[in-house]
Order: sequence, then C-alpha cells, then structure tokens
Amino acid sequence: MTRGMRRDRRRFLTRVAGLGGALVLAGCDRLSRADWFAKVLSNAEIVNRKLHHLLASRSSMAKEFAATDLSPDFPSNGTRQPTDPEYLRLAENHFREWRLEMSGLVERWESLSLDDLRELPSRTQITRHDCVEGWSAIAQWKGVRLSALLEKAGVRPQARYVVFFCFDAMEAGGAKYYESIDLEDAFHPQTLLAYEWNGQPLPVRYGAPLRLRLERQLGYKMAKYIRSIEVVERLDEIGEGRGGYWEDRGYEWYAGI
Ligand SMILES: Nc1nc2c(c(=O)[nH]1)N[C@H]1C(S)=C(S)[C@@H](COP(=O)(O)O)O[C@H]1N2
Ligand SMILES: [Mo]
Repeated sequence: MTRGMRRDRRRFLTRVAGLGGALVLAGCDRLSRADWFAKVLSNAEIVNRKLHHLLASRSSMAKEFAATDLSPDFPSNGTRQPTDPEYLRLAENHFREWRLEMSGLVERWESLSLDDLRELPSRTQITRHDCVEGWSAIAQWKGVRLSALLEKAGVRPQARYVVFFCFDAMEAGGAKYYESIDLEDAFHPQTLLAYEWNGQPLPVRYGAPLRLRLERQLGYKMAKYIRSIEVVERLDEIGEGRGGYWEDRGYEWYAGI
C-alpha cells in the first residue's frame, strides 16, 4: 500500500465512519491494524447497543403480574361518571346501541358494537397503572388488541397517529377528553381497547364501555369512555393541537414510564 493509497483509504473511512469513527482514526497511526479494527468494532458496538436500547425500550413488554397481586381497591381518577346525555342513554341500555366509530386514514371506516369487538383477537393482562398524581394500582384488563382493529380497517400509508375521542368533559360545557398515540404504540401487543376489568364488564368508573390500555405510559394517556377513533397524519388541528386533553394543558405527549 502506498502512502497515497493509505491517505485515500483513510479519507474514505473517515467519511463513512462519521464522528465516532473519525475520532478513532485520529489515533490510528500508532495502532496495529488488528488493534485499529478492534477499536472500530467496539465503538460501533457501543452505538449499536445504544440504538438497540432505544428501540427495544419502545417495543419491550410492560411487566405483568399474578392474580395474587391484584389491588384490593383500584382508584378511579378524572371522570368517574360522564354526564353527557347521549352517554347516559347508552349506559342505561348497557351500551347495546353504542358503536365504536373508526374513521380517518383507514381503508374501510368501521362502526363496531361491543359484540363485534368481542369477536376480534383479544388479550388479557394483569398490569400496574401509574398515575402522574403519584398512585399506582394493579388490575386485570381484557380487550381487543388495537392492532387487530387497525388491521381490520387497514391503515393507509400517510397514517401516523391514532386519536381517541371520549364522551366526557372535565368541566360542564368544556372541552371533551381526547388522547393520541403513535402507530408504534398502537401496534404494541399490550395496547388494548379494554372492555373488561378484573373479569367483569368494564365498570363506568373505569371507562365503560371501552377504554385504552397503554401499559408503558402514564394513566392520563389511557382514554376512558371512548366514543370514536380517528387515524390521522397530524395532531395540530385536533383540540388545541398538542395531542390530548392534558397535553393541551401542559402535560407531555409521550408519557413513558
Ligand atoms: N375520558 C377520560 N379518560 C381518562 C381520564 C378522564 O378523566 N377522562 N382520566 C385519566 C387519568 S389521569 C387516569 S390516572 C386514568 C384513570 O383511570 P381509572 O379511573 O380506571 O383509574 O384515566 C385516564 N383517562
Ligand atoms: Mo392520572
């Protein structure tokens, strides 16, 4: 190898290796080729490990518990009893006339009854709910996998978020509760639209007839009293534009725990 070739090769490697590689190359004249190679590898490995950690922590499973871990008293937070007249009418008839409306960037808009939802692939999980206000509690949730619903409707290529619109407002006449998640969380195996709590039909205080379970984020992300779902490309024209009722009032959109 001539000096010129070495220089060219070094320039090439510097360009492809990026900053991490360039730092290694700066000191490589004093290293044997084997040492140099080992060093490049270990640096690449560090980058890979960090990347892997980032990706893995988004797709990893939330801890699941045993039946003996169930909390004797599971708190209800935020709205405990919606006052919306349509909600009250539907509740009176045990939600037989309630339909989950699914629209937006999907191939087929859907309108599904609770029985329709019960026929789709479900999951049962015992998980811990963590509220931003400082309490945690363990319960068993059963529901349709959000991924199954999205697969049924067919997600269009521009889609980026799933938005959940709720029946309740935090103050009379005020803005209705809503929430949003990205597609990565929407397709996570533990992301459910739950219709059962601890083996019984979802009680009103926990969000009947359907509420989101998003186990790796804080409680406020888990919309209760779902009326409709919209698949969208952007969030800025919904509500105040920050992706959720509490986000519009200063909470973080990605509430990972
Ligand atoms: N529609 C709606 N969803 C909601 C809320 C609410 O007030 N309305 N409160 C949120 C908050 S802050 C928490 S901690 C959980 C509480 O769920 P739980 O009542 O089942 O404990 O629901 C979340 N989802
Ligand atoms: Mo909460």
